Amino acid sequence: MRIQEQHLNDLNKSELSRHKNQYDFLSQDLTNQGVSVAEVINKLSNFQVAIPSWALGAGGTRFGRFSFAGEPATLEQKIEDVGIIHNLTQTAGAVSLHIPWDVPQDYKAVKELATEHKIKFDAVNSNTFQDQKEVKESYKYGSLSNTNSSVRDQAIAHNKEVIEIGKKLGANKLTVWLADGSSFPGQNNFQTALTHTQNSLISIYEDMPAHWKLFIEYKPYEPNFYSTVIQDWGTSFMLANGCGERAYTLVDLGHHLPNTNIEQIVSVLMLKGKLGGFHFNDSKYGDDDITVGSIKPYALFLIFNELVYGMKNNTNNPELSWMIDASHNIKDPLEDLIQSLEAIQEAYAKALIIDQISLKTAQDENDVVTCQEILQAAYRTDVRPLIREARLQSGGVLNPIQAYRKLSVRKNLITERGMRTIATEL
Ligand code: PSV
Ligand code: MN
Repeated sequence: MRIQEQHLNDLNKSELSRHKNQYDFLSQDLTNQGVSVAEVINKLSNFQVAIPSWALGAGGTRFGRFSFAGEPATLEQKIEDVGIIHNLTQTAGAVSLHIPWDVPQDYKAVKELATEHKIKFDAVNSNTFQDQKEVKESYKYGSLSNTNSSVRDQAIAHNKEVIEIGKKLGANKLTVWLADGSSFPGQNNFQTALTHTQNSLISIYEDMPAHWKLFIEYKPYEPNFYSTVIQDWGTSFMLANGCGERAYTLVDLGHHLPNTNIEQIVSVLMLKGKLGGFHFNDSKYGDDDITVGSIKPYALFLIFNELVYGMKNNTNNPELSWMIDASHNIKDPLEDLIQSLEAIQEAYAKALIIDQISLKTAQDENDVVTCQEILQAAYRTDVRPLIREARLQSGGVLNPIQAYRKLSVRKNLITERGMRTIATEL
């Protein structure tokens, strides 16, 4: 389905005067407080988040999966879906592909389609957590950490193949998430598993073109429930350092034990120049992979506070790769992704209007009350008019969810693709 520019303009027309009133009021207020509204709008417009190719269909749990009608069945259709989200929000200008689920049949055609939708190829993701058809070795007992060198070699070769595919698409990052670990005490020798993992990652790293980056995810548990080889940010950081300059830690918000202070992790990694990428989602209990900002919006804001600080002050940290990594079990995946994008933009905008100078003074004077007042003043500001204005200036719609519904996008996708298509997912 292609959304016509005229449709977007028509939708905006009916909302425009209300938006203008709200925007003028907020922008005047922020200007009086010394905020450069134009700069904030500019930063919001430039902020692009990659959509994971595995999140465009219905997700599932180990108990079941309830398909969503009109799901994209091919890579081309996935790119079209990202195109729809990007068209409406102007915030989703990239897609993150998972191999072997998304191997292009015709590279030229896929690249052309992505360009048509103004979509770039962000990090490519390898998959050594499932056994693919016709492979010799099984990942049942791990991949890059496996005790058996043939299994490790196969997993390394797969990652190298993913790099080759990424190269052909113009991507320049590889994300590795391992399911490796152990289910029972005594099953693994921790030191052997970590050493194998480091050596395997070095072999992959050395195969990357000179301008590529390697992102290493960590996760404390699942699918292994006793230990995971890359359990936390410290382990990922250590492995990244062991690989070299262009290897970085990737923070996935859901990959922490309850109540972990994620903003502090973000801050330390940026100080060391080793934060490479980000997977946004939200959770109540574990790696719940639900809509960004749906459970802990204040924590997300505090994380963005550190990101904004780091992007300004830690010039040794490279430009970050922003991605969503969520699963949509009951909501329309495209609507869910739009909600996530809005929550990300909102947290970013709120962090951008924090009075950093007064905060620094209050911190230096140990004025704890003022520190909290400053953070919460920004958090309590309704910044949505800024986000709408950024979208409007970039050619998007003022209200993407409403537009999605008014344009009957899902109905159109069902007509085009049918009720029973199934997308690859996690
Ligand atoms: C599994 O936990 C996971 O959600 C990781 O976060 C990866 O990034 C993603 O799957 C894709 O492999
Ligand atoms: Mn992830």
